[in-house]
Amino acid sequence: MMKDPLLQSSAAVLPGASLQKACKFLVLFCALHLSVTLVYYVFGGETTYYTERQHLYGHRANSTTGPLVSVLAATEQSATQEPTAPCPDPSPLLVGPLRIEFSVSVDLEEVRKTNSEVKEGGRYKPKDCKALQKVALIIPFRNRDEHLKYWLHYMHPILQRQQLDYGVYVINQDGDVTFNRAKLLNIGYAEALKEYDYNCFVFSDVDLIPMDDRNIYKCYSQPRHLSVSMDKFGFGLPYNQYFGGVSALSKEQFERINGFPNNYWGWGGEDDDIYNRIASRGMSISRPDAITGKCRMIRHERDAKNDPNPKRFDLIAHTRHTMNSDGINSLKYSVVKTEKFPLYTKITVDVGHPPS
Ligand SMILES: [Mn+2]
Repeated sequence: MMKDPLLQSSAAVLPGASLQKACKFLVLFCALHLSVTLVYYVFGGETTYYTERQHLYGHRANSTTGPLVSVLAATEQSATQEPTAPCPDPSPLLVGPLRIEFSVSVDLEEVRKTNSEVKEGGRYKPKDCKALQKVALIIPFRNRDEHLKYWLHYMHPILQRQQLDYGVYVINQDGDVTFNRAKLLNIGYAEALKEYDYNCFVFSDVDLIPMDDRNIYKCYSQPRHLSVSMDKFGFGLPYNQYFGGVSALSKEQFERINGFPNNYWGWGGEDDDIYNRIASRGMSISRPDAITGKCRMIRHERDAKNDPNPKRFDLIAHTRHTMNSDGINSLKYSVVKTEKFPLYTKITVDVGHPPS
């Protein structure tokens, strides 16, 4: 029998029996070490992966990832319970600058499919964390279905990445009397509150899309102006007090200014009136920076029955005197029809008519 030269030489140092013992011990030790490492690798690695995934993508581990992971998921929250952990601020899902264009037409059925988490009426809330705010998006509307498609196509993914608990309300002015944007916004506020305990209201024109998802559609400690850097105005403000386009007010801020004016019929002035209301209550305007606040407006002709309001300058001059009696406390309208579509709630309303 051939003998290993190495074994032979060590045998010269160690007697045969003790060598065998030492080898056995070494093998056992190695096996133990290997199995402990393996256990840590498999289970330790899996749980780390799970929490990372939960944070980054807001997904829950499913039952196929192993028994230990399932137990961890089950103890964290049951499927029927609302998540209690607040969503991280800022949302880790944000991607920053976005390409926004209006050349290709939008198929709403496609938008519905790609936003399968959005519930009927355009409602959504994050599954794995408690949204920081409950936001009603209010869109004053009439005959702008093409623009609304773009809005839904771009906004639903953005709002979900912003991890908001939100609902989309399109307030459609019935008939063909002169358009009343601010009154429609008041109606949106009142109608949304009937449906859910919203604490923030984002008022958005139907033709404005943010070009950066870090421009969060939520409320701040001061009333927020979001459309600060519009392509239409060369990516700047047309004037410092400009509050048109997209704005956000918390329920408290909205109540503090008695909502918006109801008596601005036709184009213009109502946004300046809102600015005056905010300033007269000692609040200031919060804004994102000019980069984050970039947004695109869909180019369009002026709508019929929305001519510039000739009374607007006179009205703006008296906001401080009129705002206490004209606003959410004097709002009168009637709902003609409420429709729940997969991506939005459409409320058609009779706003009355301008004084003759
Ligand atoms: Mn426009």
